[in-house]
Amino acid sequence: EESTTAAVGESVDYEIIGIDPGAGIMKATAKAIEDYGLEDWTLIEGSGAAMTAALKKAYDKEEPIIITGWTPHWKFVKFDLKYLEDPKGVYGDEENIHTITRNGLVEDHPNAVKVLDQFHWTADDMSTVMVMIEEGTKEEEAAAKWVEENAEKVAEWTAGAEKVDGDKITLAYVAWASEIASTNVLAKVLTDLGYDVTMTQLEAGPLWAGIADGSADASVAAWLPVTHADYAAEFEGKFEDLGSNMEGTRIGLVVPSYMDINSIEDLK
Ligand code: PBE
Repeated sequence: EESTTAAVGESVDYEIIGIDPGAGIMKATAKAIEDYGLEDWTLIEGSGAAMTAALKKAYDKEEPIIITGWTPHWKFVKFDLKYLEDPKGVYGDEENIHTITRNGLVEDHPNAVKVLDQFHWTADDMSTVMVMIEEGTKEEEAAAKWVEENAEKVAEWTAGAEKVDGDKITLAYVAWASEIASTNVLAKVLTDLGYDVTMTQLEAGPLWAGIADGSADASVAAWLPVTHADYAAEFEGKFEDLGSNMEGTRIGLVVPSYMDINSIEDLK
């Protein structure tokens, strides 16, 4: 047993391939390293794109790799992957993605807030957009295609919202595949309604700070209650939570199914 475990650690140089340091999953993983006694392990900082590049490289050669992973994400469509069990519950249960706005946005841009408030889709919807982008379709084109093919759903989001004439609105997001997809779709819908939309790509901390100080108008990238709990607490009262736009997301440690481990405890 012990030798198998040591073999897993050695096979990946005791490295967990992480993403951008501001991501909630990075904080959760630092806690997992502590709670599971994995002091021999290192969490590597990088980005969502660097993580998927490393995953692709390992997967093609059927080599071992451990990543910080989340659902929905195209990697689960393209690769055969599994979450490591988390008996201590460090990564929380299923959660939701919330739409947040700066305080006062509803007074300034009520029609945009109507759409943001009514925006709601499924993990499958988001995956469709993510996979198109991963397969080479430009982000805006993938979003436009999804909007065109899902007119009924989009009509529910825009119901009761009046057209505007070039009002400016900024949507803040982080370069996570999931949020690239959702933000581009929302930007397309708001653009079609007459808004002049700016998509502002930020790290997670500056995103929350930007919503709180009013320099950004809205974001559809708030994972709650666990992943972004620290940010939500830090900026409490300084943003509006419009509720969830998707249910049933998940974060954790993820490995290719061909790896012979099943639990985070197997890393000890
Ligand atoms: N993620 C994707 C983010 C939220 C969305 C899981 C990488 C995070 O960990 O903060």
